[in-house]
Amino acid sequence: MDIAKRSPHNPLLRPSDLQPGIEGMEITCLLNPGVFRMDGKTWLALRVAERPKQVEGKISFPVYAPSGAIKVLSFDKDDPQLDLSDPRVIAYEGKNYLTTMSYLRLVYSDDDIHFQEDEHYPPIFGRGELESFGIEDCRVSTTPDGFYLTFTEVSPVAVGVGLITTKDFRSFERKGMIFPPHNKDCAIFEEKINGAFYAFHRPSSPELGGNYIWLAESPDGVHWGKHQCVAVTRAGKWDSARVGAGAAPIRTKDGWLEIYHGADSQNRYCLGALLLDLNDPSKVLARSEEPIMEPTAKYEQAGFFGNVIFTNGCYLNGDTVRLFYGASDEVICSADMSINEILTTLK
Ligand code: MAN
Repeated sequence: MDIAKRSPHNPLLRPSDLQPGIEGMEITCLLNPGVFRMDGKTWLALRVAERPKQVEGKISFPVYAPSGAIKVLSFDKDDPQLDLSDPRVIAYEGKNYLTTMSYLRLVYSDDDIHFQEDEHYPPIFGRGELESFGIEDCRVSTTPDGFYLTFTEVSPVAVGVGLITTKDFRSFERKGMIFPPHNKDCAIFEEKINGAFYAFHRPSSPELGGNYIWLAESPDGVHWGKHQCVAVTRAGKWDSARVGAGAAPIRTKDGWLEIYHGADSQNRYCLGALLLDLNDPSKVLARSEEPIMEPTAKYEQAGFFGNVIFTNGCYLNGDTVRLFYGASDEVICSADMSINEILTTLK
């Protein structure tokens, strides 16, 4: 059952609403924002994906050269070695590249409808060898020690999870890769449990195992261990191919509530919920049998990569969780859900 109340103003942001951030590129997609509240405003850390204007017969895409400069690579579209069957990926001679380069861009709003940029808060670009294909899908955890940003670092050698900490979004500490490849979808809990940091993460295991949600503990938020698997994919269900955490879990009276994404073999991305023990979040108390939100709106069904709703950011207002999400890997939307209603679906 879809219990989301979508904003009537959706999509809130489209690629044409912003100017490209990399010289010579155009914005292809806006995706999967991290969310935080600062100075009474809602802020989104958007994933902006750019590439050069495409010319007939070629596919071109940006990467960072070792010097840090942007370099454009291109292939002839009729090259028999080229596989463009997935609009997100270029497969060529056994190697994968991304069709776009992503970075993070901050926008804010007073009404959660109209968003704008502030020149004092510049974009966050990938840096160094492990981010040479960009950074993606940022979660922002608001903790008593400041903001913890976790995001996907993409490069020819790996897809892993990077961490940046900041107190004000003006100066940043880059902590490097905290979960090595292949790993994504990392959400750090916003409070410690029995003195330890906790995080969800999503390693992928190609042989035994799969794309499952794991939990890890840390003494300092940077070094992680005690890994445990908390949710696997379920054959024949909406989350049969991959699952991954959304934003940091929400503390409720019944347990930690985590809104996660699940996809099936057709790459249809829906949202569901997990309820975990407050004192020991490795114990799963309940899990959605059916999605609580599915791609039903037109902008969720058709776009750069259709039939996708993907959330990794929200904030709370009483019983309401306001989710921000990427629809069809192209536009940014929001929807509200009642926490009590989610908990009722889990009973
Ligand atoms: C998948 C998708 C893309 C993403 C790459 C690299 O192909 O999630 O959106 O760019 O992985 O993370």
